[in-house]
Amino acid sequence: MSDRFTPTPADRFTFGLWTVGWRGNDPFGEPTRPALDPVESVERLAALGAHGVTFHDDDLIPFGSSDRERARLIGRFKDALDRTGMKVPMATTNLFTHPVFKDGGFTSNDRDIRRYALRKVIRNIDLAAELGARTYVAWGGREGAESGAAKDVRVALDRMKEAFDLLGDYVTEQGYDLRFAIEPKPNEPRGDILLPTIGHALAFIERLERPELVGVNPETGHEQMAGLNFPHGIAQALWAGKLFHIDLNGQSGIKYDQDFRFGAGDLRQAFWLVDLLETAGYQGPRHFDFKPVRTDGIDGVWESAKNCMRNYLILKERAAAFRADPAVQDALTASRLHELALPTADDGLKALLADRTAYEDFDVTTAAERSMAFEALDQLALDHLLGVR
Ligand code: XLS
Ligand code: MN
Ligand code: MN
Repeated sequence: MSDRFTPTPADRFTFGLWTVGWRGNDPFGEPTRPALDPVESVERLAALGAHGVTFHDDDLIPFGSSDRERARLIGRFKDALDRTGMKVPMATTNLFTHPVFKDGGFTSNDRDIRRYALRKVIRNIDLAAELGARTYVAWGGREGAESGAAKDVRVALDRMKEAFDLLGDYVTEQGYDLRFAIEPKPNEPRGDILLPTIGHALAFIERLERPELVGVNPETGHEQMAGLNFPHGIAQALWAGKLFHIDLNGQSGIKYDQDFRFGAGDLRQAFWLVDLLETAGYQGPRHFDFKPVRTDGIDGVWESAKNCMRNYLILKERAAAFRADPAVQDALTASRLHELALPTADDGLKALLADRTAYEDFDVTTAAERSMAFEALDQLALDHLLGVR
């Protein structure tokens, strides 16, 4: 049954092949579901109203495939894209599953492995460009350590910079219209991962030779695993002009990487996130990086994929209703949001220093008594989120 929360490709919802394709294997248990053919994933997601799919090289072409097998797999994948009209806006590299990457790819202490990792990335960048991808994600899940002396972090960051500088040279020389998006994560699978949060990644990017080619791909659960406010992190990435891509999912607090469907987990943060993306003019794909719970069969895979999109559209409607509510407009005024938008001293430093009302004659007691009225504003948001207004 379709209703107003049924997506169309214009909503730009995308899914990693590894999400619906996750077989339920975890550190304690074997797979609970059979493997999914990427072609079937493309067809099923297209039927649900998605815009496209994304993939790690190894999701599409199993590690170690011959060149001939690689060409065959790419050919039938392209046929499925043509048949369904599905797009590939992003691709990425698996630098974490094979044992060769046990100490990382770009920052492995082993130089041969670092060179191999770069070649593996470059090979898949060529395919990404051929398929029309505009974003290349780099999640360094194995770039990290469990112990102190095992990794010289400053030197490892030199190697990380070297990798992104080389990759920037490569896409520039090839003339590809492709930008990189670093995906931060605090831990898992390494005890501690380098570039653990949005803020670390943003600071790192500014040290690169071609910072304009590199942004971030933050994931809901990854920031929340560190106890951080995801919408605040996204706002800072937008402010820096660096939100190149986003991984949406659900997480309940500081735990393992839960990867629930979007809307599960911290619903209030999901509401403020959708409000932000929809009002800030974010133009990129709404990409879901979730894992259908391993208790469910294939029915639960498509049910949860559908509901990632459904929950986004419900929250989009709820957030728009919140913004359009006249009572909310009044509450925003009472909370002086319009005043935050005014520059603090556009009359200049000299005028500020000469302004006696700013300091000498300023009535701090009266100012301190002015309520910010945030409680009423927040309850209006909750009423809208809960659908009672
Ligand atoms: C794992 C990451 C991973 C990246 C892509 O935690 O979310 O799936 O998104 O390599
Ligand atoms: Mn995750
Ligand atoms: Mn992710």
